[in-house]
Amino acid sequence: MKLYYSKLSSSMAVHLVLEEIGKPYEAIQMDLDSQHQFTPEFLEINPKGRVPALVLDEGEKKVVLTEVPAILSYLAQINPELSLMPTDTLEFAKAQSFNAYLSSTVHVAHAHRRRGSRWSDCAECRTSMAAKVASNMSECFAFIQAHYLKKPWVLGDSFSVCDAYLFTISRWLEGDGVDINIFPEIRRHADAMLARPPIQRIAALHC
Ligand SMILES: N[C@@H](CCC(=O)N[C@@H](CS)C(=O)NCC(=O)O)C(=O)O
Repeated sequence: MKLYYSKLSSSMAVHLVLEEIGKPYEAIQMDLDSQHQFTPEFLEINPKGRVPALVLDEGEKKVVLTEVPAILSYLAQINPELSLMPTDTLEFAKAQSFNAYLSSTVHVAHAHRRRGSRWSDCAECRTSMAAKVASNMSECFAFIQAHYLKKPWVLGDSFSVCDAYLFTISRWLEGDGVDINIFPEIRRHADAMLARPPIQRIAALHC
């Protein structure tokens, strides 16, 4: 398996889970500021020009998975002994609800700070959108703390891929102008993650 990732991006969630799984994988670092994601070689792997992209070992046929929630569910399902996602249908759907919220709402709210050109060609509008990021991210994390995050892990007693994803996105708060300490449960969760050796190894690579 080969993971294309960039430092501190959403791809860190996949990197954390691969390290937690503990089976061999290759991690290829991309520099998004240097536009590595738009090279012809990478666009052949992921025509979206985004990370993460996970290239699977499927014999001669190259299979590439993209989109964090899909990759996380796949990794959990091919390693059932680790119980990284619930097997109960309803509990699985609740875990997907959390991952989808991070991907489609929180990640998109954060992207308005540096990727505003996706939504507007007007410089003033982009500045105005960037100025809303701190309050939008605060709103999202207040919601997560109140409605999603159980204890000690996102889904309750069991560590899951959702924890890797939450930890990844919570690392964006400081850059987005939000003090994580105003969310004591999110802070506690981040500290619990950093007590896990596989998480420490990958977090050190994503500074
Ligand atoms: N919905 C995608 C989002 C992927 C994405 O936007 N990745 C960012 C890094 S966090 C990226 O590759 N950005 C490069 C660019 O916008 O040029 C997912 O969940 O995987």
